[in-house]
Amino acid sequence: MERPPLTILLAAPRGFCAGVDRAIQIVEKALETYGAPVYVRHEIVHNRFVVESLEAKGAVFVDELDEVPDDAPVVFSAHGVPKSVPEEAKRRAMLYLDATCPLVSKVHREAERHHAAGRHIILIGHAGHPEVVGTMGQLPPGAVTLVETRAEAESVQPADTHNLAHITQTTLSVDDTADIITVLQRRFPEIQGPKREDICYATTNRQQAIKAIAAQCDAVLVLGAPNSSNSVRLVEVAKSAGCPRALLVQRAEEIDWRWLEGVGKLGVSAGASAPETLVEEVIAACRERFTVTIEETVVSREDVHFKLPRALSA
Ligand code: 0CH
Ligand code: SF4
Repeated sequence: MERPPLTILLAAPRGFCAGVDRAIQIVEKALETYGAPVYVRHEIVHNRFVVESLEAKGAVFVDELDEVPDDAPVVFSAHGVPKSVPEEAKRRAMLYLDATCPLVSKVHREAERHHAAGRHIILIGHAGHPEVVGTMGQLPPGAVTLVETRAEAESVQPADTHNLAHITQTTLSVDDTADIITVLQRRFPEIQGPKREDICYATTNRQQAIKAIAAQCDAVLVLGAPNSSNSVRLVEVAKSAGCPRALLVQRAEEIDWRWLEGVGKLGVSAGASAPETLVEEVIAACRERFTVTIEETVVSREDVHFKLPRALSA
């Protein structure tokens, strides 16, 4: 039987960012340097495939530091940790490596700077996400108010409306966040913001790339995990940019092929924590069922690299 034609529009940039690359390398180098087991607090990045590959090399993933023996090396995930976590590790004289992305650390320092200048901080982000927990945990309780939505930006009532600053999670929707900031600026004209956006280059570029292809696609697949904020945002952006049939999948085996019936143009992207092998796997699975043509739309080139911690860089 002849295979129907399918054009795959690949969004670029997609997949791993510099912070994810660095975080994974930290775990791999720690395993080489110290030997297994190396403990990792929280999923190093939100991707099961990455986590399982590292587990196979001897990494042990835990939720909290109290699950790690005092004498074993431990890595903190790319999303960042509250100050109490490295403090506890120091108190127990543990060997720890911090894989927090430098762009998340930059937001932590911004929060500290505003706090030192006497400003109350409004953090735009999602409750319970580890990056939000880590950023709020840079400062004492009560120093930061979380705002999740435009409606909350309309209703939030800070005690001193003259001394405010806003910061954000790095992996939010660029457009939704701009809307929230507009509301805050209207209500609190003196509110201070970051010199450069807190939403990182990788989040911004991946959203721009999916926006560039969405309207031409009959369907869009985003490779990524349901707990990956930046990946879930890509699905939302694809929908709002003109492709209502957009779906998050973790691997090719999850695809219900009936969903692709009648699709001539399929957009494909991947969140910052999804390895390119997963994209290749989806393309290979499509080739088994369709006559595939690949077209890549490149909206920007990335050449960002972050150094490893000194203990591992030799
Ligand atoms: O998008 P989130 O923050 O949920 O995290 P991820 O999927 O692990 O991607 C890497 C970003 C890590 C911190 O910005
Ligand atoms: Fe860093 Fe952005 Fe990647 Fe998060 S998504 S790890 S902030 S580069």
